[in-house]
Amino acid sequence: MNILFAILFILFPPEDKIKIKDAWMRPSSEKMTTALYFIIENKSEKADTLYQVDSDLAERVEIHETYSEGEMMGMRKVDFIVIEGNSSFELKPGSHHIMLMKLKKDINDGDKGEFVLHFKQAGEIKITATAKKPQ
Ligand SMILES: [Cu+2]
Repeated sequence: MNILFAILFILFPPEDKIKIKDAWMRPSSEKMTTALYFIIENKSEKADTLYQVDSDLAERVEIHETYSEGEMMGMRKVDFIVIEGNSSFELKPGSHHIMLMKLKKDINDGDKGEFVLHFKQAGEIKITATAKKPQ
């Protein structure tokens, strides 16, 4: 039976359940802060959870959400983002984002940065984001 599964696995490798699209970040300067945005597509039936992001670009990387309290807008750290099955979740300005704190170098328009996203189900996913000014 196991051999059969192994053969099936080779013939039909499992499709990527999580796809990351349109990764971009704001240009910024060394020692400052910036934000990373992308769209997470979950093609699985099951929900998945993004709980950590790693980057060599910044000393600290946090998952943030934006909230409003009366007329005040602020942002705060969250521990994770849940992406329901067969749905997508967009990190975007004024909403959830990945906060890059204490940048180790300048990020100029057009620069590329690599990130590792950690998901509970899908595991590690490497992405490349391009720096561009928000439209
Ligand atoms: Cu933030």
